[in-house]
Amino acid sequence: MRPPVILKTTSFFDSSYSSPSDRRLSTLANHFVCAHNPMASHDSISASPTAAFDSVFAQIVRAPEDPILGVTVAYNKDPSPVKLNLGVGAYRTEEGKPLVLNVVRRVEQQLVNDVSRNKEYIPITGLADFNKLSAKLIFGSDSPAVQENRVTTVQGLSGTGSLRVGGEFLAKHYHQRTIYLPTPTWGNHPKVFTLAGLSVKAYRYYAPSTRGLDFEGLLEDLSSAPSGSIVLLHACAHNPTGVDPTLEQWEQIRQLIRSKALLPFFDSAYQGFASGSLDADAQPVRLFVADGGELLVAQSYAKNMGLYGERVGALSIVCKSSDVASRVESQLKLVIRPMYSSPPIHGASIVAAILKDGNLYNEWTIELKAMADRIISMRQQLFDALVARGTPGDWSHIIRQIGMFTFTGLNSEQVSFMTNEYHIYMTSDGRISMAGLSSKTVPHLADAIHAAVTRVV
Ligand code: PLA
Repeated sequence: MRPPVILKTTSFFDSSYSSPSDRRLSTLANHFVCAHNPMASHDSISASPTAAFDSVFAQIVRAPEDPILGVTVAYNKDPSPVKLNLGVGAYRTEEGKPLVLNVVRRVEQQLVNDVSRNKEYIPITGLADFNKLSAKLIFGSDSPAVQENRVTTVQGLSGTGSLRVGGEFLAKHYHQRTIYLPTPTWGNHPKVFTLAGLSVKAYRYYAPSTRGLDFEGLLEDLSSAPSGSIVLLHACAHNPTGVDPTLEQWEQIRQLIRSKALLPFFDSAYQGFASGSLDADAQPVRLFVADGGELLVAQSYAKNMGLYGERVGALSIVCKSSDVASRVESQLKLVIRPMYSSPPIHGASIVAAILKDGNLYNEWTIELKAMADRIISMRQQLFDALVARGTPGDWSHIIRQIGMFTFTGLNSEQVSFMTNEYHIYMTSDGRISMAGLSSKTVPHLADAIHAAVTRVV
């Protein structure tokens, strides 16, 4: 027989999370338990752990699935053999399989075989080699800011964790607590920065009418942002729109940001994935570093090294002097230590080994370019397939947009239709991950888009 559990039926979750009807249910449950248990009082009673409303968490309201990762949850439940997951931005091969880069497999093998390696805690700020090499990757190997030790880099839990640490550091130590995000932006940005303690505002970015950049709107909104405000910029391959400013436009954005003393915070989740070149994709960031001003960058190795689940990333803060940079780093440690103490060793060791060896680095760039090229070829194939079907509308944005995603312009009803009728899974804003597509699945997607735009208005 299982021992009885002691529980309190008035949960502290009552007041903050439950609706009045939930609370009525709780009171009813309490009466029910008490009526059937002569030993029970209204405050402390014993009961079987099996009844659902016996739980101290009984009042908790079910949260909705994540708008991006929840798409994979729904996809996994679908038994259809033709189902296609174009929700999360995760690279797939032509065979529709996840890809571990050859260079990553080889380095991992070397790490496993090296018996001199151990599993000790690494420093709060992560692996020193990894940090130095990550800074060089984004700022350039000859970056004066790196050479002058004006950059502090800490290892982070992929892009998300690096954004979060940067956000909390700013909320604690920077004089302006408002961060401006582009509309639209990656759905997790507002949550990450709000929970970090910043207040989130929006600037115009995307023009649905042209399916391109709303450059005038962007300049207007940043011009009227209070001096000192933080501005989140997607370094390349803007998610979800696939629309990036040209280098000339970046230069204008830079001048405006510097003239208003705004603080740029770059999110670099796709370096190398947009153009296939690590250096070309880092140009916007390097433009800002070259003027000697300060900025933050969060880097992710999820996409460009295929290390999604290893959670490898970095946060760099470029400062005006090495003295400031070292004081900034001392405070970053105080943000990290109570959050997760220190970062994991494995993924960062893989990245450091690849970045420090010329041959491995070259091998990586070749594999990275192959991934970027396959995505670019999927854009052309999808565009051609829609043109061949005579699908109504202008689909040239599919080949104009860049990076992992196409922002199709399909509305949420059309997306639901494609999921229900064609088992194609994507986010409700009409974003599709081009990296999840293959030559074999393009016709199925094109059929679905054609049916959606002709049958669902
Ligand atoms: N920043 C942007 C702009 C992103 O698109 C993503 C991932 C991240 C940061 C975080 O990535 P990381 O923490 O894994 O390094 N966006 C994905 C996945 C690919 C996701 O939503 O978590 C997406 O499908 O949008």
